Amino acid sequence: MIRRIISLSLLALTPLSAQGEPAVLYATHCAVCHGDDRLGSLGPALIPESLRRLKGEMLEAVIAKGRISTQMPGFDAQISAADITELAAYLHTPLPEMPVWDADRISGTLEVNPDYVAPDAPQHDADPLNIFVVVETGDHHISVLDGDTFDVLARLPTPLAVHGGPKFTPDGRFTFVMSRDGWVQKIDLWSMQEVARLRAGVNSRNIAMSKDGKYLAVANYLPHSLTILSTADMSVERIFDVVGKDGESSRVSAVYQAPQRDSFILALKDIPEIWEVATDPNADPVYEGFVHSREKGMVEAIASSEGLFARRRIEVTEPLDDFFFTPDYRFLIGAARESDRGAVVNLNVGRETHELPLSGLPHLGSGISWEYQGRRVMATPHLREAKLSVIDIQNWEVLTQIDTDGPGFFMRSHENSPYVWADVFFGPNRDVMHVIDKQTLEIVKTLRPVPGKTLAHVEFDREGRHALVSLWEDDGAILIYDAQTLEEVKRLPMSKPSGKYNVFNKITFSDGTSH
Ligand code: DHE
Repeated sequence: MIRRIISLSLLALTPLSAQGEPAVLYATHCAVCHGDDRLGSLGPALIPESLRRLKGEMLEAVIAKGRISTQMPGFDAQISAADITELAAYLHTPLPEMPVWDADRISGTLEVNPDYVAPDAPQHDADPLNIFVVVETGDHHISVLDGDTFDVLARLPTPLAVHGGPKFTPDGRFTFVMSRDGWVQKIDLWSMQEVARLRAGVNSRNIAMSKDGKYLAVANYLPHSLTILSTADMSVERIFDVVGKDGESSRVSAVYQAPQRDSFILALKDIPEIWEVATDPNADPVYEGFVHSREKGMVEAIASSEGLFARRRIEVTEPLDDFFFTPDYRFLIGAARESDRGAVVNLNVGRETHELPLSGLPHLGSGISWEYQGRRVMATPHLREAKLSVIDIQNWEVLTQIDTDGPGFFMRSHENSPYVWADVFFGPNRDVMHVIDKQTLEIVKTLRPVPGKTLAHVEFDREGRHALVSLWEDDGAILIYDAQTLEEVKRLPMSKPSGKYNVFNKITFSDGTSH
């Protein structure tokens, strides 16, 4: 309400003749919440990188009518329809130059919670490792659930538009969540309090925790960088400007922890390289080039870096993103968006070794793996085709494809469950969830608990006894199923619960869950 009053008063001060210019419209109505530079303030950044998902008339509708569950009011009483169209087009134009987002600027955004007091022990009776963090994107909160009783232990506000999974310190005590506007929030699950937040990027993709829990990496689209923070005090440890061997800079699609390798692996959107950044202080030197040494009359290998944050480039034939890793983290499968193929990269030798025919936009990041008839397989949904691909990860052959009721987004299982759960996220059947037998690869049950409402994303408790499913609506819910009988046992109202994450499954890198 306060913001609405401010923008109305600014409008009153603005000469009517000037109101038609989109930049002036922006300054008049939007800057107070979204920043003079469009990089966000109380409201999100209004730049093409952040508005990718509000295409065409969708953005105009938000300007005209506002956004439910947010403080964004509708402006159709103040701005004409033609001016709204111009304003929306203006917001979709790139910024004239890449914003500087260096260590000083990032550190300057730090907000420490003055009420936070670090406790000596958990301040609740739940099993601290069988806790779920539920991200509710409907009204920008997380709920913390006891994984045995399913009581809601706490509900905390988050930055706007949280994306990707929260990441946990190895002891499960602290969790970090990230918003698409680059805000990273640290939460103490012992006291259920926010500790601090800071803006590590302008437009960010996801975060990854180092093996020892000391560092958190933030993958950024804007600027083209990887920010590495200390998890202790959120200070900036290192910023990598992401520039390829040929001098071209790149967005970072995602960053992943590779625990067995003690490193971060980076998927790069715009250049044919994968980066590996060591999180081991004693990492071996990384050789990235050779020079002819006149004095010694020989070719010498040049170590570009060694130790903590040593950076290695792996060259690939075309940019790859959305990685699935084999459980030993020796191989990854990446999706080549231009050519409908999956590329298998051996991370030890640093090159592509196999190709997979994967059409229909495989969502490899949601892939999971299990033992099937004596061999290890992985399965992935496809965002544009109604199928799941099952791939043998010994010989890299597509074993089979399971037809589904529509394209899916997420899959889950658990070591103690005989089933894989796979949602249908797009199309008329987005209200169903398939349950698939891991040994026959047959769909054994299709759940449709609330016809017409989107059902998505599953996570098991630490023992694999219950599966939690999201009713992905603003007035949604978490549906808790007995993982053996497949019967619903409890329902908790939630505001668009986009994902839920079990501390134990995450910190142990359970095969059935995302990492
Ligand atoms: Fe996500 C995870 C990329 C759109 C909800 N998504 C991820 C991850 C990546 C990714 C790289 C892994 C991050 C991690 O957890 O560390 N997502 C992308 C895209 O490229 C894509 C297709 C386009 C985009 O706009 O970025 C995309 N994602 C979406 C959505 O539209 C979803 C459904 C709604 C939303 O909130 O934006 C969505 N993505 C999620 C969720 C996860 C996720 C809930 C965490 C899954 C998990 O279980 O770990």
